[in-house]
Amino acid sequence: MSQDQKYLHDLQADPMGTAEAAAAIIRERSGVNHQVALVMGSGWIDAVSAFTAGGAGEELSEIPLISLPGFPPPKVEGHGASVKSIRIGDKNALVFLGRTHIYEGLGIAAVVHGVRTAIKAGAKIIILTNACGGINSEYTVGQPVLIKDHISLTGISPLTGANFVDLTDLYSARLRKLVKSIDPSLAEGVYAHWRGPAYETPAEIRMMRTIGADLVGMSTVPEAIAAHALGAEVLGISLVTNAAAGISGAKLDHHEVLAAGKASAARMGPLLRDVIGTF
Ligand code: 8IG
Repeated sequence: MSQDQKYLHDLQADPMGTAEAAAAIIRERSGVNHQVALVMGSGWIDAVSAFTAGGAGEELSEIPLISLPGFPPPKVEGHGASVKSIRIGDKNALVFLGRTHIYEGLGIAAVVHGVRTAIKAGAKIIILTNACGGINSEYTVGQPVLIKDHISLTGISPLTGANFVDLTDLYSARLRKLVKSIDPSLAEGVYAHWRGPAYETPAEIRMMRTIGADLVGMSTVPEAIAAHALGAEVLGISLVTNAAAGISGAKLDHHEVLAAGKASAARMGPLLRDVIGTF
């Protein structure tokens, strides 16, 4: 069995045991318990520097994900994702610099392994960030939007068995209220989850608008469900980095999308830092 197949085999055979094994290494390397975890989506990485800027926090450890059980090898040699433990105020935050998506084809257990590991490492609050397309025409590029609910269009759940989890308060109303006490200007929206990797057609976006979606992206939803099923509270924040297909007439280009995210990330760092301070 190749290295690539082995980690997936381990993960699929025992997802929670693999998460516990990864969490044990994180606890040992960081020397702390974590109260909160963040998954940094594309374009959000630059926000992380705000957590430690000006002595606001301290980086305790950085572990390459490849060295933890159940995480995939880096897609580009030397550019693997990592997980940092950062002390922010009086909290220890576990910060994932990267995530796995359904469209990568590694299976749903790999997609939610990070949040399961975070919860095993102590996190009771999971903050999921992403970059996404804006369907609601009131949104502008660069705008952060709190996820208030989702529509899963993938038909894929991270849960198996007769596990009938209630999702009526999946995106915690309590946490959204806390965030809006810091920034009352923040909008809230419904996030549609699209498998990708191709973006939607204009007709698919019209359908999503009709069924009540404001945002569309290829992440977050499986992680939110997995975290909620394990009893963690979930906060989801989307950064609108492009108008969804057919909304503005412009074509969608991944590099333009990333550039738009980068420009806004600086603003997101202090918001996340202040939010963690209120938990
Ligand atoms: I960034 O327009 C980003 N991610 N599905 N559609 C989908 N995912 C996205 C989009 C988008 N923009």
